[in-house]
Amino acid sequence: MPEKTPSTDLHLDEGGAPRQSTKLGHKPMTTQQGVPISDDQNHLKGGQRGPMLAEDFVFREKMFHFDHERIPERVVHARGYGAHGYFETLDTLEDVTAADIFQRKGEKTPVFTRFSTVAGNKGSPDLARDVRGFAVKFYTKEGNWDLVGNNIPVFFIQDAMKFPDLIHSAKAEPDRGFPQAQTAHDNFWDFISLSPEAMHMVMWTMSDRAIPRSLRFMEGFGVHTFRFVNEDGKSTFVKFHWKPKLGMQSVAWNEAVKINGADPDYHRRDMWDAIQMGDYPEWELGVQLFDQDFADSFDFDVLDATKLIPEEQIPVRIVGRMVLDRVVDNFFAETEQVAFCTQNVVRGIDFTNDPLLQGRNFSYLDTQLKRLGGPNFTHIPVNRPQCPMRHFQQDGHMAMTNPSGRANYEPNSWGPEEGGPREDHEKGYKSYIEPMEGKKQRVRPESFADHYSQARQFYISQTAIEQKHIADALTFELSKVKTIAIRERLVSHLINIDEKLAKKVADRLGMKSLPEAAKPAATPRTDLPASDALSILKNAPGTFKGRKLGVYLTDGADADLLAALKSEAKEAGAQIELISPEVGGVELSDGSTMEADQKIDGGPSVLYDAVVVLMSDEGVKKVRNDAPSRDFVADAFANCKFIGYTDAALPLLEKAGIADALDKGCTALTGSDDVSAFFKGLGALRYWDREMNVDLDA
Ligand code: HDE
Repeated sequence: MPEKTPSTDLHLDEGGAPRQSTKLGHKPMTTQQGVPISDDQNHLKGGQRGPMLAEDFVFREKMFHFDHERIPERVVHARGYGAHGYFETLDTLEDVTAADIFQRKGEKTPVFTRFSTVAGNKGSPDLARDVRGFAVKFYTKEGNWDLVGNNIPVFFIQDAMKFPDLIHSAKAEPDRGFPQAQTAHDNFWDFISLSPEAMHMVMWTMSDRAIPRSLRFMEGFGVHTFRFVNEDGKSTFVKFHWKPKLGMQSVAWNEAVKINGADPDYHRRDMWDAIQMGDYPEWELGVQLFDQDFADSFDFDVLDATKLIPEEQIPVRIVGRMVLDRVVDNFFAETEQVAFCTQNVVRGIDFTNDPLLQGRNFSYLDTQLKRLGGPNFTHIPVNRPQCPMRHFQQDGHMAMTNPSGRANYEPNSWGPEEGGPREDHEKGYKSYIEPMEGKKQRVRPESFADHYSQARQFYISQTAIEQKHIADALTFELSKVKTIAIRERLVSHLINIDEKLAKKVADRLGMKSLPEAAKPAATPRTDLPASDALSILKNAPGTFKGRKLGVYLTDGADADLLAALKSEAKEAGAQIELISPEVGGVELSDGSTMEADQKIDGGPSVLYDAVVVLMSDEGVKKVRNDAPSRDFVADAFANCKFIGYTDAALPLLEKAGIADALDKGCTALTGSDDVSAFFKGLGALRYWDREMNVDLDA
């Protein structure tokens, strides 16, 4: 809805500069030193048109501060969006972990969560084909626990040593400075095609998981195997899962490309809107728990981050839920300055020797030092634990909370007041006592050698439509690769995953024949069963809750139908956005006026989960030749969306070339019964049966 502008006491001074004052009750503006400012429009000059005087501390301070507003963006995951909320413990785990957060059912722990893309810079668009970061800081009573995960349960590489190379290859190529936020270029696929360990992850990033519809509709994973350690020092392995309450949903690639132009902030706007409307995003936290015996008998090494444990083998046990219910007060102070570190664990949670996790434990602390400018970033409110902190660490840049008192060392012989804190032998963090022996060596364990079996398992677990999208994505990406040898090398790996997939991609790249299969380090297995949990569509939520309907209105649109749509949407827990030829709105059939949320150019159908074209005979005449209006319906159709329309809108559907192709995903709306039938179907989210008819490559 349009925001109203309050009145102002603005007046122009003799030189025409806009001046406001404290007359209406605003507080006085001051310098950083607290000195009230009398003029924020003009710098101090020698004479009316004279030079600036160096003594102008008001100007100099303002400009000095502005000049230093930027801090280094994150080297990966630069683009992100954070929100506050809470974690509620639903099931206690005191038998397996001493972690305080899992001891009391119903207890709430504050959290701060930041979602991100990986490859693009801070200003890159939200719908890049990319992994999404899913980082949660739990402010527990026994210290901060950071679960710094992704929306994909495996990773590209097995050893942290390769991370800089992976990221260099994915980011803009260094000589030309592009492409931005895309893996569709030679360097990325060159590196990937030379790194067979990446094949499982590549199946995920080429799937629709890499283009989520909303941050609210995606899963999250801790990726690595971690350890829970109980009060007796017994360890249980654990993998963490976040399950979105509203189910999973992704967009189509064709849409992603257009959304990036229409609304590059699509994901962050969606998160902001949902929280502001009280429709709080929610996830359940689940754990897969297993012991050493399972680890020893499992098909793959549980320390290898390119592998997952299918949920069919170890079910996910739900132990809590996270609700995000508060947007930040200030984006920079919180979302930008939040510092996640994988090494932030609490008593009862420990690392394993996953070589990726071990490397991360170094990198995160190191990167914060550079990004936040010193060792005191834990003093920034968003990073500060919400439990007592007592130590002898002191000084450094921007020290805010230096310890007080005489003693800044220990052991000391001062009493409890002056002597400061002491070790806590009972409640202090203790690492799991893991036996260790072996030769010092740089080596990749043989148990990490299978690179294709789980890639294949992921692929065969998908529905036909999802498999098609993977082939489409691979074809798209490799078509942007100019070097033929790189394309061929990648296809040579696909053969080891699924020959039909390899053939399809090769055909669509115009390859005359299939290259030879890449030589595997370990023979790929073909006996791993499909895992339904890996598919988005097999787990469709069956609800339109939290989704958005776009209704394109013209003058004369049926007021009763609009009212019926609004009431059904409310009942379904969905949002409606009204689009019209002019943002001022339309006059409905009953003579009332209705303001629009979007002008048609700014509200293309790619932004909505389903659309309705609610037009009158007169109204449609004005828009049927208009390109954005035609695209509105043509795109909705091409992207398999459910479409509701009034008969009067048919001339527009005709002009868009879809009037003759209307199918079961398209509903004529004549009265409120049709509207409820239309809404009943929306839970399927897309009419996928259409895809084979609208895609020439299918
Ligand atoms: Fe990260 N990663 N990463 N990463 N990562 C960073 O830390 C790193 C990896 C993840 O919203 C950096 O504060 C290495 C896996 C998220 O602030 C940096 C390796 C997973 C975020 C870093 C990995 C992640 C980061 C950059 C290979 C999923 C954003 C800025 C060993 C489990 C956190 C920063 C936020 C950020 C290093 C691989 C998740 C450079 C060396 C695997 C969600 O420290």
